[in-house]
Amino acid sequence: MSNTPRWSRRGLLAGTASTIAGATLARVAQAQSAPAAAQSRPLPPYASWKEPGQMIVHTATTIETKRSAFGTGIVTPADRLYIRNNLPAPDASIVADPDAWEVSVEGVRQPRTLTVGQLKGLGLETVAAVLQCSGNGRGYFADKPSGTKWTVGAAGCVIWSGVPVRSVVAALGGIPGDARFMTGTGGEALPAGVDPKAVMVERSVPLKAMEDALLAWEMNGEPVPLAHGGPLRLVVPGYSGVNNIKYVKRLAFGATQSDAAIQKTGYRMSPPGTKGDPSMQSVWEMDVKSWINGPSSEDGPVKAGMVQIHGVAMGATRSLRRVDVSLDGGQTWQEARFVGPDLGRFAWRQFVLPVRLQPGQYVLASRAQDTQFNWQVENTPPNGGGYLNSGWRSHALSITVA
Ligand SMILES: Nc1nc2c(c(=O)[nH]1)N[C@H]1C(S)=C(S)[C@@H](COP(=O)(O)O)O[C@H]1N2
Ligand SMILES: [Mo]
Repeated sequence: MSNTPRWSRRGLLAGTASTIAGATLARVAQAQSAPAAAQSRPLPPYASWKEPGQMIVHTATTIETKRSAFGTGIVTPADRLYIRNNLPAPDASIVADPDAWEVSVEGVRQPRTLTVGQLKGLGLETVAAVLQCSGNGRGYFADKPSGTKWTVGAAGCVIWSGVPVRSVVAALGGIPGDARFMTGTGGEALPAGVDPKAVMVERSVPLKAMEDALLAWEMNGEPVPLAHGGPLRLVVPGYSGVNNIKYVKRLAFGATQSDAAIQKTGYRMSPPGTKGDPSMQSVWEMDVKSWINGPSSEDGPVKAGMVQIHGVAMGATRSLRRVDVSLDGGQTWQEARFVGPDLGRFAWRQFVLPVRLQPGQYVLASRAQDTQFNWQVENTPPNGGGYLNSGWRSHALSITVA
């Protein structure tokens, strides 16, 4: 199995370099650079501030972080964080006066509309949390489910600041009755002429998720950028990307889940090749997962000698206990060391294993274990939407050492 990303021009070239002579090589390089260049689209205007060299632009609404761009710090810089929009991003005018943005809170004893300015008076909390698209890793499913072929880069570790949802609920008299779900609605303008329920971004999560949820106006110490849901975002730590509603305009508590398509049939764990329906598990909590980010031989072989094999590991909703690293595709394992501070159970941790490598081929794999002794799975069974892939085997990184 090859882990060379499709968009890697040098990866393509490396495979052929040893078999052809220098003169031919130049022509091959030229021929091969054309499709590779086509893969690398320009950043769309609303995301033009991202670092172009660190991103893979699949489309204007699906932009992935390169595997080599996570670095070894913990927090993913905003200008390298992935983007996934189900609808076109709203107009930038909505972030011109962030404090004026309004969210209506329903299903509480005193329902009302609050501005971000007012929310700022109700409470303050900061949480480090992994934001990961439900489809991250979809590109590694062997049955090739449709959808963006994300590899590892539809994820990041982000620091959010805002008001705890439970503080807002308390300020509005609490939740009466038998609410079981918390529903967030995105503030996008919906395209005309289509059933709003078919396109709106509205997700429900179990009420217990409220305990850790924030209405966030700050990301990594700055106002949440439009591309990431500013002026106000619902952050549900431990839950996959889609449940973290951007430009949230409504937060409702009730006995039933949203009847929007994205909740009813979308993001369900359906059998391979089929669509979801409400009887199937909704894509909510993420799983324990890890992957190796370096060293990579994408830009040429890794130099033989001492190397620091590093990557990221997440417990999703639980803290991590350990991470093991394999150099031989999972035949043998060694325990890695966590690097840097623990930013809490929703954050990811960087890990490292120092090793001396002789020239050759290596398949670098990692597997994490949470404090409940749950190991990251070897293979995630395929599902219709290609969701929640956390299998360590398919996430392995092949490298050449010379
Ligand atoms: N309002 C709104 N919220 C949204 C989305 C969207 O299209 N609209 N996309 C969801 C999905 S599928 C993901 S993976 C994350 C992506 O967050 P990011 O673009 O900040 O990385 O936002 C989620 N929240
Ligand atoms: Mo997503």
